[in-house]
Amino acid sequence: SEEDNVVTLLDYGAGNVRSVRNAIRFLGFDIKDVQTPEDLVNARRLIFPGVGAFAAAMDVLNRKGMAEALCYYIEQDRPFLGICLGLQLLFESSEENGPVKGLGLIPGIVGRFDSSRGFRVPHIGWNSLQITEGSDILNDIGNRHVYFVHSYRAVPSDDNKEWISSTCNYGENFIASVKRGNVHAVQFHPEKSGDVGLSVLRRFLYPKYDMTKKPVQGKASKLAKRVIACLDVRANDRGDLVVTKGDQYDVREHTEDNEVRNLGKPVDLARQYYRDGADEVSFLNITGFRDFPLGDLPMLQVLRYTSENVFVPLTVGGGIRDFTDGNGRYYSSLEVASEYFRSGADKVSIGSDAVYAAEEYLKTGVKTGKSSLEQISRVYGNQAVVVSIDPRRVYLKDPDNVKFKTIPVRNPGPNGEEYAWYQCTVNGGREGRPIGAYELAKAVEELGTGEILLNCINCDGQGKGFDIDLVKLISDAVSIPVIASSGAGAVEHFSEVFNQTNASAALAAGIFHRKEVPIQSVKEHLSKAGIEVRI
Ligand code: 1PR
Repeated sequence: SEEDNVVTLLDYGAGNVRSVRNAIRFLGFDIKDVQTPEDLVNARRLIFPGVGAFAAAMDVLNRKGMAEALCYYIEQDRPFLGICLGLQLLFESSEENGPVKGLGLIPGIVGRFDSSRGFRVPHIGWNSLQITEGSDILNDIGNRHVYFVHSYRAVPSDDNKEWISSTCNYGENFIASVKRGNVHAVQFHPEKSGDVGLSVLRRFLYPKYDMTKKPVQGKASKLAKRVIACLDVRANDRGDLVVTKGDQYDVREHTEDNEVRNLGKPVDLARQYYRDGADEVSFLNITGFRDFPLGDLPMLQVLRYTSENVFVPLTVGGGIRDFTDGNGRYYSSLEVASEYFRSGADKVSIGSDAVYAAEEYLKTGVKTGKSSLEQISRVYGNQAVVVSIDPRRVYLKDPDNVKFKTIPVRNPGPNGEEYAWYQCTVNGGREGRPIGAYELAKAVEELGTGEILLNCINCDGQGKGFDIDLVKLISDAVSIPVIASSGAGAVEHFSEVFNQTNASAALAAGIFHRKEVPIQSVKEHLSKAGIEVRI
């Protein structure tokens, strides 16, 4: 019947549910949105992608009468798949801004990961599962990695053990999935876990899919180091949106016409990198600081198209800040970010505005709650907010000469200087600010940032390797994940940065665009070097 191909989706309008929708459509299903509790009770199969904060989600469910309908639906053992917060809400309560009462279907309390154990929180990235019981929807996973992004988790206990179908290890064992009859929920994001994730959704949607296949027992591993492909995007002089690439942030060809270097089309390249095994794709709208991004609809369109068939996390940056347009209409940074999330971004990356926010915070010592970092992380969670740092090395003879954190450098400066500090810049490196990368990183962590994208203007486009001194400095200074960026020129640079620093991910642009080093070779090299990666 017509209903055979319909998935009912419970979306209460917080965050990026576009990817789940895209994945469901990609697998050949239509979507019916829950409007009333009756829609929910009458669903044939229900997917509940929880996004945002626990309390906000419970609040909406209670207010709309959905909580009761959801419990009824699940108690009837009807086909259900909860994702991320959609798993956590099934438990009794959560400590997230709480305690806050949950649906109470599964015994246990959802608590925060303990970062004092030396594990970075949020838990962001690809991890493998210990599959404890043949859960049919996990049949294709085996030892392959799936994508997690969360700060809270439920842990196994005697009371909930009959629910658990897999666990994952991140400093401790936590519940990665639950199953009872037709009811499933997963802490990871199948819609962001590439082919493996799509197979989880496929097995939920088509319960009789390839019954001959025997489940492979997964085993726990370490969080994989991520390899990220970055696309610097801007309009060229003809007005076309192109992927460009700078040389120490200079993106113009040194020819008579001085054109913006053009390395391809954003949507096509993103798709290519997804197929090649990129663990994430980042888009940086590098002229966003001067063009208002909501006026820049092509960028939103790029995200929408990309998310139709790229099933790994997408980050977008450039121009995220409060803004008043030519007609005097005011947009908060939160509105700007919301538009990006709605268009398919999982994280937003903030550059210039984060520098101003950190300067202000360090000056006053007061968290106003009004900075873009605070506003966006409050609504979408810390994991959705990345700060992009664009520092430039400043060499020093005497480390006590500046009030910023200085470090001894492995390669002395042009006049034999043995020390340096890293000066933050705004507006695409055009303006240096009175704050160091170290001070910025610590301040933005306090303001709610979930991850740092650490560039280095000196190394950008040089292909001589990451700035190990800088990456080490920053990744040791904060307890959120740090993405090393700028300078990758060979596969060895990736193992170097992972062996010598605490970076969680490494990002590259030029070598992928110029097809000098395929992503797959980077992964193979890392794997041979004994570094955990998603293959
Ligand atoms: O300040 O919030 O509007 O954000 C602007 C964003 O645009 C920032 O994230 C900033 O890093 C980026 N950006 C601005 N100007 C440039 C430029 O190149 N002229 N791109 C720029 C920064 C750096 C990396 C690059 C790596 C790896 N690009 O993204 O991809 O350095 O390159 P490589 O592997 O080729 O060495 P706001």
